[in-house]
Amino acid sequence: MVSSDLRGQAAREIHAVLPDRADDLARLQLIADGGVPVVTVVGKYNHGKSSLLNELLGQQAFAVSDKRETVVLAHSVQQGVRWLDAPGLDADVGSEDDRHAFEAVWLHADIRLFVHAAKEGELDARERALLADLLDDDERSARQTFFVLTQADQLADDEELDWVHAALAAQCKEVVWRAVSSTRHRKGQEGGKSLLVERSGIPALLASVRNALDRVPQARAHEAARLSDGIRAALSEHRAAQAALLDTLRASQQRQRADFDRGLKVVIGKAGVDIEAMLNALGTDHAIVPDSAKDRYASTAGKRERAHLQIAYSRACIAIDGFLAGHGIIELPSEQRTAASSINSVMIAVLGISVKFRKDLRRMFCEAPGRERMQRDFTHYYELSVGRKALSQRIIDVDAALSAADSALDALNTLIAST
Ligand SMILES: Nc1nc2c(ncn2[C@@H]2O[C@H](COP(=O)(O)OP(=O)(O)O)[C@@H](O)[C@H]2O)c(=O)[nH]1
Ligand SMILES: [Mg+2]
Repeated sequence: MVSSDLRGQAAREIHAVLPDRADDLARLQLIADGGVPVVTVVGKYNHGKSSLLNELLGQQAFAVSDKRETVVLAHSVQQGVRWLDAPGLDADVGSEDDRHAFEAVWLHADIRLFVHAAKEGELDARERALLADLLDDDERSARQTFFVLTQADQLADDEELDWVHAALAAQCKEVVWRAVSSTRHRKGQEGGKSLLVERSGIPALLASVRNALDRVPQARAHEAARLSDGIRAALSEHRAAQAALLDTLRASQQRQRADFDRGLKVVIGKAGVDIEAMLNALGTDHAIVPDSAKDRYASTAGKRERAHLQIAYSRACIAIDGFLAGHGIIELPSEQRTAASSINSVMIAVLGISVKFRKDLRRMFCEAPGRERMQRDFTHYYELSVGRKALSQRIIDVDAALSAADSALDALNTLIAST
């Protein structure tokens, strides 16, 4: 047995993944919680909604007034049915009243009484839109709406009532309107006049509502199945999209890395070949001969060679640096930076500023361990570059979204376990 708390938690998990389905989810949760059947009225102010409910209930449960009376969702539980008196519809759209009416009709109600005062004749635009939405929803959800023409006693005679029926039928021919008069019903009951009670239309309407109430369990089962199928389909679709995205991102992460590895190897290899050729062309090693004090301002063979080596080294560095920049490796990761911004380059961090001796150049560029170290160290900084880190974070996020979709699918089973 799944508790209401667990269902609430399950609903929140699904909602986190599918915020657009909040309304369907709330309704599904309500059905799963399995409260008593709910009947609500819906319609404009002063069209006799509260009076109608009172007559159906056989007691003055709701306030009746010529002014805007019902501003919150009033309810009365009678014989295992919850009756909701919703505020009128002609409040400003988006107002608090409106939200209550909306919740009553779309979230809480199993059965809805669409109320329209007979003397008004045709429906206005807002009523027509609501009527259309209700008919659609009845069809989809198996909830039931009764269309009630109230205050029928305010029409002069049956002929006028026929005119109203005709006008309404011209607006929407699918709808069967049930004319009622709460006032007649009240008078008939108080005066013990059964004919008046009968003619009020209230007993017939009540019988239909009772009939529909008996069918609420089946209707809810149908609605729950439809809602959960819809939510499951949306979750599966979302999950599939995340899985596909994850595959794409991982593939591009691997491809980028493979391109980088290959390209860097080529650049380092070429630098090695150039340096090797240059070193091989040199004769006697002058670089290792230290300069004496008297050579301070003289151009010695040693100095010239060291300058030569440094230039070759710089050329290799520039080639590598160009490659790194092309792959988004611009500077050191922030935690590694120093105050001297000029040396915050990955190039300098890996290779150092200068090389003076042949053996150092050879070790770095012409021997396998040196080249492998360079490859490894530059790759390390590559993975720390802004673009690469953003990509791996993206992958982590999408992976999390995928897990959330999986949990939401499990949560859906928890939510509907009792429906
Ligand atoms: N003549 C007549 N007046 C009614 C009837 N039902 C309600 N009224 C009156 O219409 C006004 C509004 O009724 P109410 O039930 O409060 O309407 P609501 O705003 O839609 O809830 C009140 O003055 C009621 O007395 C009816 O069947 N016949
Ligand atoms: Mg009212």
